[in-house]
Amino acid sequence: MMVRPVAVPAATVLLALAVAMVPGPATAGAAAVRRYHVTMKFWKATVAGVSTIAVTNLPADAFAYEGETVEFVVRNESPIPEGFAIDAFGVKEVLQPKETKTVRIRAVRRGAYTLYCHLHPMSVHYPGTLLVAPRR
Ligand SMILES: [Cu+2]
Repeated sequence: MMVRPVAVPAATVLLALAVAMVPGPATAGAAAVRRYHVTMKFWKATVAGVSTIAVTNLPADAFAYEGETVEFVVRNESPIPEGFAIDAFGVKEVLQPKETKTVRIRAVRRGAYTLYCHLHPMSVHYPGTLLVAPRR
């Protein structure tokens, strides 16, 4: 089989270059956005002798530099409603099973903040940490 060179319009090449040059979430800068795709995963567990489910957000933790915008795209794969809360930033969302919500926090302040489910005990829905570091 012969392979023939394919003529690609210049506009297509320029578009591809432009897309490649868009800064990713790891790019530093005052206006940078860090996006985390978080899935709430569950499994069967026994807590204090009681059969239940345990839930973990994957990834559980997140990182940003102060001043950045952090965006969590959270999907609930648990069979029951789950919560996504960060007290310091006034976040308190409830997600129904199979629901996805986007939580955006602009200009995060330095510190360590607990990401947790406000509907269930931390012994069955494990918390994580949003760590916001100073720039220098
Ligand atoms: Cu929960």
